[in-house]
Amino acid sequence: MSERTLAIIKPDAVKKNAIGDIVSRYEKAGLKPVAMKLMHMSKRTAEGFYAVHKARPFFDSLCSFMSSGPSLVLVLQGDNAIKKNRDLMGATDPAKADAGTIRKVHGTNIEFNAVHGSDSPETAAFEIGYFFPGMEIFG
Ligand code: DGI
Repeated sequence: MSERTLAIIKPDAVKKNAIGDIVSRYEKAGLKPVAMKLMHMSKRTAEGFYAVHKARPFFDSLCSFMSSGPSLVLVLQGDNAIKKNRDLMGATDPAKADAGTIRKVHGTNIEFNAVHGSDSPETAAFEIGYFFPGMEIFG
């Protein structure tokens, strides 16, 4: 079933010039970018995006990191896009991620972990709407 997911190439990966490699992995896996923008999030924007993690001890540090430099924010479309992207990403902690996954290759630690991907249809709908109005999505 064709679906959409929100992906973010986080500031650490943008800094390391990994945009090209990561977008290429999406495309080769059949995930088509149907919207994308490079954006330097404000801390408030990051806090709104990660609101579900508000009570976690790492929330402030996570939001500081996400607003530390530009990120590439994308909507990916394809069959089983949500799970497919999670599989490409690997585990949250790069040290625990499978060989060949984006986080294993480009991540540094559990916070500087290179990429974000929606984890359910509900979060995908919220996250896509958070960054993109419908007229900026070319599905
Ligand atoms: O969906 P994920 O990004 O794989 O993971 P998540 O939704 O549980 O957490 C969101 C982000 O928060 C994750 O990509 C990195 C950060 N994070 C998660 N757990 C920890 C963490 N950061 C720190 N410093 N420590 C954690 O235990």
